[in-house]
Amino acid sequence: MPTLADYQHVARGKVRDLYEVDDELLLFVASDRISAYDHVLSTEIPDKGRVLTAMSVFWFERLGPNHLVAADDPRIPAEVRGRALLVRKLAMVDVECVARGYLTGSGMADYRRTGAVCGIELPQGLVEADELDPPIFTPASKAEIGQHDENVSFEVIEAKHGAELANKLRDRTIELYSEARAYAKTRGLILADTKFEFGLDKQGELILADEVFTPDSSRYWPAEGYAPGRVQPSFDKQYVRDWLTSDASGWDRKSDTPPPPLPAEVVEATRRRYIEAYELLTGRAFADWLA
Ligand code: Q0Q
Repeated sequence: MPTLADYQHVARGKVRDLYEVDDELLLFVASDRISAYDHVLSTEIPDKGRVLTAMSVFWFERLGPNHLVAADDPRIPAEVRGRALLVRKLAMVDVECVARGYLTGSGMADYRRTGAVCGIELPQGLVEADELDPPIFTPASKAEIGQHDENVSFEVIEAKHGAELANKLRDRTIELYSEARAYAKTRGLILADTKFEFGLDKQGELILADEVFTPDSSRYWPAEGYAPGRVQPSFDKQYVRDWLTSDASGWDRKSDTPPPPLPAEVVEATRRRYIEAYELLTGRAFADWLA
């Protein structure tokens, strides 16, 4: 059985890592790290990597052509089993493919400033968390670690990648998001938005890559209590956000100081929230994941 040390570490994200297994295969590893307010926290959330990996697998089993090869395989080191996926190596398309079904975050900020998001004019008078039906494709160019992705217009993607691929990216992004939003609603969850990464295989086919519909790549809100006009609570990160911005943490979000460690009760409540999201969404018991 190999160990991680046998594989070359080829990419490191804020909360995930990528290793090369051989010429054709990569190992996509989800950590238990959590980020909040643009900081990677010093406290990990036990099982977060396993829950988010199980969520990606649930969706990969349902969605169109994707990069997943295996979730349980002898080439996956025991130390990361359950939070690592064997995926096929692709020629990645350098676009953050974002679908928005609700107006929030940087989309809301762009709308307030310009009345549009990524050059898409929206009706006047929209408020925070208003639903966007149909959902909109709001691509972003990847930023360096620590910077925010920059929202760009469809025309910028067309100029960079050509009209055919740009249209495929938009159509596939909206199609996948629409299907998942409808399904999530039946499970009592609002999938407000999501970010995809795609790659091209040797035949030039567009393949869904990275993680899919996880709470790190998407915003999930509880459907119960949803009301436009205010910032909705995050299904998974609200306990962390509330503690960090409470007097109890002693942290000033506007300062350059890193957030303090999380108290055990916030860690456990957040761990349970990730598991609850997985079980709500999939109808599966997390205890059964790669048991
Ligand atoms: C690939 N990434 C993301 C990343 C840091 C992941 C390269 N199937 C693939 C994938 C995937 N997924 C990638 N490259 C070739 N084939 C994904 C942005 C960055 C850590 C983990 N980078």
